[in-house]
Amino acid sequence: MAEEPRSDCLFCKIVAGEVPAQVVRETETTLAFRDINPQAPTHVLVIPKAHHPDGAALAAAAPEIAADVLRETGEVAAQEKIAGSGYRVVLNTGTGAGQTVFHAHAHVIGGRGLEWPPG
Ligand code: DGP
Repeated sequence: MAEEPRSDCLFCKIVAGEVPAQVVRETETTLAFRDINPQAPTHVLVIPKAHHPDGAALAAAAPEIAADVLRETGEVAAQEKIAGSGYRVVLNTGTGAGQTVFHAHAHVIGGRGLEWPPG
């Protein structure tokens, strides 16, 4: 079940317009905006507007919105013209994996060569 917006959640504040962000796409259920600390020429975050702590929790509680987020990563890649050259979609899950904001978000990263495995 979707949780209520959290007053202590940075991305809930971006959804509410209380914290500014460079929005590149918006749908009824999702928001896509540029990462404040880009790791590549294109680095966009796609989030559900509703608060869920991470991607797995989102998929379990609201699979249709998880699908919206995933679909939007592709739309962002097309809009940013990185779909042809290849791009990466990342869901850091848990502090050990580098998750720092506990509102589900998919990183869309591209515009340069990407190594595998990631660091
Ligand atoms: P993660 O480490 O996977 O939880 O990713 C969180 C990302 O959020 C990180 O790449 C930096 C980004 N970020 C943190 N604060 C802000 C902010 O205030 N605005 C924007 N646009 N991005 C932010």
